[in-house]
Amino acid sequence: MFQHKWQTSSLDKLKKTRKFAKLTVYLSIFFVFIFITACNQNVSSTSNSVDNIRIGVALAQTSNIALLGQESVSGAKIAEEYFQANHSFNNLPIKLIFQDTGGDEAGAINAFQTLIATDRVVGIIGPSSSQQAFSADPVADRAQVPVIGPSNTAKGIPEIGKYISRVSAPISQVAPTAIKAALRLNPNLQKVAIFYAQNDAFTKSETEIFQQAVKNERLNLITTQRFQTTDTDFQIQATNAINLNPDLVIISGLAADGGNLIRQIRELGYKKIIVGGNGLNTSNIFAVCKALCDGVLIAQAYSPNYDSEINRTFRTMYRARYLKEPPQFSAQAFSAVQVFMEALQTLERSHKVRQMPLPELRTALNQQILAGKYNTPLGEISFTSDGEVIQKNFYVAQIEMQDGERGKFNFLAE
Ligand code: 1QQ
Repeated sequence: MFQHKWQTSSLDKLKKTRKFAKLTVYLSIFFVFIFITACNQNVSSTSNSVDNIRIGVALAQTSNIALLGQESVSGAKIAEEYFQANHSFNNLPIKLIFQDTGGDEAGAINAFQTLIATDRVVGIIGPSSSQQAFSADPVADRAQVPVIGPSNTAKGIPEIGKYISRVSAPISQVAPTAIKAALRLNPNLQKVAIFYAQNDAFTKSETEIFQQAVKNERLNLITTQRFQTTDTDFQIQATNAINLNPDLVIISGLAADGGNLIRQIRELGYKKIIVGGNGLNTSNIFAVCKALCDGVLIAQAYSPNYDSEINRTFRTMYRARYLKEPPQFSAQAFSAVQVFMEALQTLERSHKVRQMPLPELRTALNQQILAGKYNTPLGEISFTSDGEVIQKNFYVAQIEMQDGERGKFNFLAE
């Protein structure tokens, strides 16, 4: 009995021990599995490679800058559609991630930070304005993320850092062509009135270029009138200038203020030539100055008539979607996407891009961007080692209003 009891209890013990051993084995397998999985995750998070290649697009979709920023968004969307349909790009799936920057520096910095840290993009197209770029670009540069400026034309943008380049030609190369066009329309013009917004990095940069070009052409700068991009009433500045009887008015502002200034100068009776800067370079000003936009000259870094296969395709796609000619801001944003796409493709030929650790990929991509030549709707472009765009063709267009609402940009013969 006793023995039997012992036997049963030792048998129980044995069973229990076996159970325990089994459980230990199961648990060990389980923990080893967890450990391996965790290690794997660790490996991929330390190597930081990305399965999905994402390019950030940080542009002004809202605020006063959106009058220009939306045109860039349209161009980037056409590019996305074009490259997704193009079979030679199928081997490397690439997605664009859009972030609205709004119109100020804080919005641009926020959008950049989200794209860099959360979306883990390989590079960024943006922001819309130079004013924003001087704040947001250093954030990307410090994070070693390549940025291509699609519409930043002020002096000093590529010099922000090694990771900053632009496809938007500097205003120093674009603006003077509009003054030459004004001189062709009126070779006798002498007296020039300059207007500029003093609260924006781009408008301040552009007016310096215009003022230098006026000097170079030996014209007479009779007055310089200042305003803010937020102003809507220009009676004082317009009257001051008109009283001096200028032959040419040159405006460096943004779209809403610039459009209002044109309207008020015309309403006060000024009948001679007006040159608008890049901030007025959108058909969105038609809603502001209406029929009074007629005749304004604006220099262009893009022409819809530029004869190349990529531009014909871009123009056809744009016209099918928006029922008008593609504007410069759209062509520049398309070109920025194209530069990223082609640079990534070239890189893929020598590396397996998706297996590269993200920091390494961003750096290699930046080097590849600067090394390449691109046949874009803007023409053939490349970059200096600093990231400044090298572009050949510039144009001047003159606004022709059909009625109070509808108008177009006519490209002038050189
Ligand atoms: C700049 C520009 C503006 C017109 C873009 C919105 O050229 O800020 O550089």
